[in-house]
Amino acid sequence: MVILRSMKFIFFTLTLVASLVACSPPPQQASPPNIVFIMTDDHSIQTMSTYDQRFISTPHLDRIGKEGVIFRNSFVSNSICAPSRAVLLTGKHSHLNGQVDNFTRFDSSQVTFPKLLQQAGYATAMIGKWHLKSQPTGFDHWDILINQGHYYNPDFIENGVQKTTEGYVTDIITDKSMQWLDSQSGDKPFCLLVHHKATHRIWMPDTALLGEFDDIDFPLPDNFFDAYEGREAAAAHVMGIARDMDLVYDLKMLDEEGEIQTPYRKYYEGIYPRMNPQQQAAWDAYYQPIIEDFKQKGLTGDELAKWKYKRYMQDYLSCVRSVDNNVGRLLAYLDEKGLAENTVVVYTSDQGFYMGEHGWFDKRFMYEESLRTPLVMRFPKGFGQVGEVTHLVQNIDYAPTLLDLAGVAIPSSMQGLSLLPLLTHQDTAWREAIYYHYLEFPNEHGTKKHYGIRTDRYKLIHFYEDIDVWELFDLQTDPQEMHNLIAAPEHAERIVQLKTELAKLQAAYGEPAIR
Ligand code: SGN
Ligand code: CA
Repeated sequence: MVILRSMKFIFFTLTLVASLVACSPPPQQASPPNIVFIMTDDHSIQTMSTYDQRFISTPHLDRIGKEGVIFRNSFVSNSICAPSRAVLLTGKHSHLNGQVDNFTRFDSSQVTFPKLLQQAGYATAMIGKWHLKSQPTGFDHWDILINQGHYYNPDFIENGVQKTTEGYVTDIITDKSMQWLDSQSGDKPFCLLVHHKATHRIWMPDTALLGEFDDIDFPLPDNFFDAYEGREAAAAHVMGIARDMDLVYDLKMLDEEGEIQTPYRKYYEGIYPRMNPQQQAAWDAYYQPIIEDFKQKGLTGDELAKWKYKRYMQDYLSCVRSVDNNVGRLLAYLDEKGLAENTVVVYTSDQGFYMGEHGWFDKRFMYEESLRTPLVMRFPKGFGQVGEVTHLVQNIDYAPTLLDLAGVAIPSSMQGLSLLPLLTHQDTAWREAIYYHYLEFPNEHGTKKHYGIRTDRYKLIHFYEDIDVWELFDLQTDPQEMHNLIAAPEHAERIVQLKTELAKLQAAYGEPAIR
C-alpha cells in the first residue's frame, strides 16, 4: 500500500488501495442485503487467529475474513463497553452521543442506524448484551441481557418482559438469533445484531469445553513484568494480573475450607449458585482438583503471577472457543437456509483486551491491545471484495458503512465514514489519523481520563484531570509502547505537529479542547 503523507494534511490525504485481491467496483444490488452484525465483548485480536496465531485457532471467525475482507488496522474511539455500543449505533464520538462512560443512560431518542434501516423497510433485531440502561429503540424485536448479563442460565428482557433461559449464554444468544431468523417471512431484508456476553470477565467457560487449553504452556508476554517507567498513568492502574486479579472471583479458586479469602470472593459466591446441579457438578469436577493442587503448591511472587496468567488464559480462551463454535453454527445456518449469498456478515468486538501485556487484563487505555478491535466482513455474493484493508478504520465507521450497504442515505451528523470506498480498487481519500477519548474516571481499574491521536506510526496521548501527563510512542520502533518519547529532543518538532493535528481533529469532531 502506498501512502502519500504530509503532516499538514494528516486528516485526509490520498491513499492508494492496493491490498485488495478483487478490485471491481461493487455491482448494483438487486435487493438490499441482509445484515448479521456479530459483536463480542472484550475479545482481543491476540486471540483471533485471523490476526494472531500464537494462542488459539478460530476457524469460523477466520472464515468471515477469508471469504470477505480483513481490516488490519481497526480501532475503537473509547475503549469501554457502553460507549462503544453507543458509537456503533450513532456513528458519533462519545462526546456527541452522550454515552461517555458505562454509568450514563443512553439517550435512545437519537438517530441510530437500526432506526434508519427500520424506516427503510428492514426487519431489525437486537439479541444479547445491550448495556445501555435505556430500552432499545429502532428494533422490531429485542431480547437483551440485563446489564452485564450472566454466563449461566442468564436473565433476558424480551421486548420488555423478563425471562430466564437455561443454558450457556453464548449458545443461547446464537439459538435466539436463529429463532428470530426462522421467524422472518423473507418479505423484508433483515438486520440482526448478535451481541455476545463472551469474552467478558469473569471468563466462565462452557462446561463442555473445560480443560481444552490445559496442556498449553503459554509464553508470558515480554512486558508482563512491566515497571511502567516513564508512564505515570500506566503505573496507577488497578488491572494487574499479579496484584489485582482475584484468585476466587476471576480464577474460580473457591475452596470449600474457606481458606482462600479474597476481596471479591463474595461476588463469586453470588454467581456460582446460578449454575444448576448438573452444571455445578461438571464445574466442580474440573476446578476442585485445580483448587487442591493450587493450595498444595503454595505459590508466591513471580511463580504465583505466572500461574494466574496461565489460568486466566485457559478460561478466557475457552470462552473464545465457544464464540468461534457458535459463529460457526450461525454461518452454517445462513448457508443451509440459502441466506449467505445476500447477507453481509460482520464480526467485531466492543474493544480489545490485555492478555498479560504490561502485566494486565481489562482495557480502557489507548495502548494498542485495547485500542484495536477485530473487524472482518463478508459481503453478498457478487459483491466481489476479498482481501485486506490496512487503512485506519474506527468504530464510528460501522453505522455509515451498514447504511451505505443498505442503500440508505448516511446522515451528515454521523462522524464516521462508510468503509465501502476502501473496498474498490480506486484511490480513496481517507483519514491519516484517528481520534480517541476515554472518559470514565474514577473507575475500578484506576485508568485516568485521556485523549489522543494515532497515525500509522505515532501515538500521542494526554492523561488529564487529576494528572497532567503526555506520552509519545513510536509504534514502529516500540510496538509494545514501553518508551515514552515525550521528552526526547529529536521528537520535539513532531510533538508540536501532532498536537496541532490533535487539535484539528478535536475541532473537526466538535470536541472542545481539553485543558
Ligand atoms: C465490570 C468488570 C470490570 C470491567 C467493567 C467494564 N468488573 O465492571 O472489570 O472493566 O465491567 O467492562 S466485574 O467485577 O463486574 O467483572 S465493559 O466491557 O462492560 O466495559
Ligand atoms: Ca467490553
